[in-house]
Amino acid sequence: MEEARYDLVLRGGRVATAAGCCEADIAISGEVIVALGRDLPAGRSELDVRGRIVTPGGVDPHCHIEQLAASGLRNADTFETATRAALAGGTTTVIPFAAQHVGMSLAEVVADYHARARRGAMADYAFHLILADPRPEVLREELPALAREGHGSLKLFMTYDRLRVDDEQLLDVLWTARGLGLMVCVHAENHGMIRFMGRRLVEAGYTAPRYHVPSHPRLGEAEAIGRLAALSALVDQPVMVFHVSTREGVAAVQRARGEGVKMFAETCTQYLLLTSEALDRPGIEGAMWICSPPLREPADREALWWGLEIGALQCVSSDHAPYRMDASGKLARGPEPSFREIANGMPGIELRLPLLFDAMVSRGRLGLERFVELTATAPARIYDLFPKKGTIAPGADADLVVWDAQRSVRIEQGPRYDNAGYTPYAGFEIRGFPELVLRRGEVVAENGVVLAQPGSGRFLPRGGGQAARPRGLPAPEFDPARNFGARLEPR
Ligand code: DUC
Ligand code: ZN
Ligand code: ZN
Repeated sequence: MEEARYDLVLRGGRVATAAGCCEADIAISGEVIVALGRDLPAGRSELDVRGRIVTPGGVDPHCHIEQLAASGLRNADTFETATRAALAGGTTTVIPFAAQHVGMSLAEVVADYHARARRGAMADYAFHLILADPRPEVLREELPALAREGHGSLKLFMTYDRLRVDDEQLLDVLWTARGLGLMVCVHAENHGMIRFMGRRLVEAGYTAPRYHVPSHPRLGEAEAIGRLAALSALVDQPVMVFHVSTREGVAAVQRARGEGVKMFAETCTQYLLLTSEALDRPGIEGAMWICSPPLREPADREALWWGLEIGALQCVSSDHAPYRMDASGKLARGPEPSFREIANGMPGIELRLPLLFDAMVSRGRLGLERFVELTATAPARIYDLFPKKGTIAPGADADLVVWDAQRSVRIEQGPRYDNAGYTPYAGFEIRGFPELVLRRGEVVAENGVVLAQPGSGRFLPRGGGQAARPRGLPAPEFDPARNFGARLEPR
């Protein structure tokens, strides 16, 4: 009898990568893919996946897990519940946040999130470090040390009273990130416009959830993206615009990219599939769809799809930010809060991949290769997880999703793995669902039943990915002549 050469062989699936699809066997030894091809030698175990599509495990590059908000509320999910949900839906790698608030030590914040993830995570993970207080010692001492420990990206906010940085602080962070080779992700909305609109809407009695939408003016997104582009260009530092929601936002990104600004951008499942109509429910129910930026209009949804089509936007994240519809979450400020008092965010980590598989593959929008690129390969490349994550190739971690492309599922308002207590997608009928999910060669979910153990997820140290300086160049000094084109004269 033929001696088994591999630990596991997935036999005869339609293997999908961002570069193309082919019928092939996938051989795994230990945690890693070691061969791809036809009629590969036997494995100690074999899975017959003929007639199935096999994609890389999803990489969710923007999700909030067990995160403490400036309001004092913590997300409804722990690392255990959120990553169990992620695995059930085919996402094997997540990048949540380690969120600093004003006055906190960034190093202590990161240590706290590390401890939480070590305890609960079932998917592999990295962190974006939220800088709400980029004071000199944070930038000079804490951030370089954390970069050396493998933290390759940051998030900054241009809005929210207790999180936002002003333009000068933003430049200080961009400049520091440039020296360290880090990616800087940004929540780009105009703070003044949001405060102005929010205050006046409430004063005039417009307090229902649906008024959250005009309180974040669409112009405010384009303005902030344009300003961010100028700041990024001044110091030549790559940026990632998080959660683009409007047609004007897509245009602002596309304009900046056309002008040579090193700008990346993502959108999220909800902006591609839902619109502001969802908030038009009676009473407080619309709070379930309050997220920031808000859901927009059908024309925005189309513009976002077009932005993906032409490459203006490179990834689709979940922006999973779960709060329950009770006093622990959305209704923490009372049973009938104004829209300004309702926590921003909705769950999405579990259904991101199935919803997008349905839209892109089953319904044919953009197709299978782009589905893989937008949900796994591009996020892995941008955030320095590639080729370990985000693709199917010899040497890559054996993170795989075997899809039953024919399975029809009606999404119900029933229990899910995440702890939000509701889904914004109830009533959606989708075709295609993960049948098997493998993380580093181990079957961690089978037909929606999650088998992984809490704490089995691993931290993924990384550099700045597509933001990193070419290796070997020294960190830039502040040199007004070289960096900023100033003519230097004797004083
Ligand atoms: N920004 C996010 O990225 N997620 C949830 C809410 C927010 O403002
Ligand atoms: Zn944000
Ligand atoms: Zn977010």
